[in-house]
Amino acid sequence: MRTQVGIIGAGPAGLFLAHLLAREGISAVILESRSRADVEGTIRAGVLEQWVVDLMGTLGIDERLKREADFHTGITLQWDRSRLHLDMAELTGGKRVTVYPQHQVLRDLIAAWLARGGEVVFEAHASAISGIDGEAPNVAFRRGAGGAQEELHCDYVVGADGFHGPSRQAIPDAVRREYQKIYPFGWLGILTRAPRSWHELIYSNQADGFALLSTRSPEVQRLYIQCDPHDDIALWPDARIWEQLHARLELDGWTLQEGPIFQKGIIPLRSFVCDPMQHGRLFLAGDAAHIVPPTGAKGLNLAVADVLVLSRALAAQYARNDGALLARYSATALRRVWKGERFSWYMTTMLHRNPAETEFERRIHFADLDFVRSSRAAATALAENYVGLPFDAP
Ligand code: FAS
Ligand code: PHB
Repeated sequence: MRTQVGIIGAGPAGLFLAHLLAREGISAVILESRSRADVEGTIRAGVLEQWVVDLMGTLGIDERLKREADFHTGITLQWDRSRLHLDMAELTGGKRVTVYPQHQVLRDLIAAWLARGGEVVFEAHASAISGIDGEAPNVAFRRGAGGAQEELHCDYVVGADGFHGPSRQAIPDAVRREYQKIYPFGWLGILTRAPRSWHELIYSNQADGFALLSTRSPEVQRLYIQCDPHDDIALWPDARIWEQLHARLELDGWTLQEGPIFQKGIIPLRSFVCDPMQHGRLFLAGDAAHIVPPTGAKGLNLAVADVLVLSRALAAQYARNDGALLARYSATALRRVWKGERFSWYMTTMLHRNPAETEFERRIHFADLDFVRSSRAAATALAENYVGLPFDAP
């Protein structure tokens, strides 16, 4: 197989990149190890930054989003048994909080990619990337379990293969620097068939710990509680989950609506950055290069930001043989990545009950929250980060 840009991974990074390259007349092939059904069943992120919603419109793939997404003016922060509505739209000149689940985004991207004749090889596991120091890299892959080894020959390889994919390891240890913070808590997430209990997301830091109330539709709700990252989900029967959700979200005069839980799981929380995000003709994008704790709803949005920068750089290379943006891709992408890392760390630290924290540190977190309540500058800073920072000039 031969194409201009070989993409490993059909997650948000790989799929948005394919569409952005097609817009520039650049050919791409996506290799994806899972089936289309698995990819489209990926229960993960829930919030899109305003510019990502606008980008889906520009790419002509926002019809269903416009019909089915939830558009909120802000979020609710809760602590000390009181709630604060943060009016993001008012603070950021009209930018909104769009709740449209990642698996729906992927469904729309895949449908549009296939409809335009785009190629994605599902159940194709990329096993090796070679030639990235030369001008003719290629990706070795196998289709299905027993498929023969094949090669995808390309001009450039993009590792959009997530945190556990092979591409990051293709950057030599001698040049690759990794930065990591592991949090002493994880998130237990559920999907439940229940009506909405609140009109927007609630991020709550109460004595028993953090809870997040989000949504998927008027009939399906998405909720999370902080838990021991090494906990066994079998030790969390529905009753125990609801007990903790009530304890961490309830207020006088307000009741959380329960319902049957049909999906539950525990995810660990970490912050991670790989620098550089490129080596020779290999470029990393999204979770392959960086991970954030989901408290700031940045993971998916940072992945799309990477590929917006990368697509512009590849377009300059192909259209004008100008490699300057490509040479600076990693530095440009990492400037936004580190701001996303900071915001995600800030929201996670401020809103979780760290078992190792001192009482002094806990009061600092409440002072942080009170600062957001009492200072328009602090509220605006949080809002700007949440709905999506403007892009730095290239
Ligand atoms: P992805 O991991 O989405 O996609 C990588 C793709 O590459 C996958 O489809 C994988 O199958 C494929 N792949 C891997 N190895 C391969 C190989 N060798 N060959 C071929 N294909 C290969 N973010 C939020 O903002 N909010 C959240 O609530 C949230 N919850 C999350 C929950 C979980 C369990 C996880 C793991 C992540 C969560 N995230 C959340 C972060 C998530 O949304 C990511 O940021 C987002 O999926 C990043 O997109 P990609 O970089 O495309 O990586
Ligand atoms: C979600 O709806 O899954 C969601 C929303 C906001 C977050 C994290 C997850 O910060």
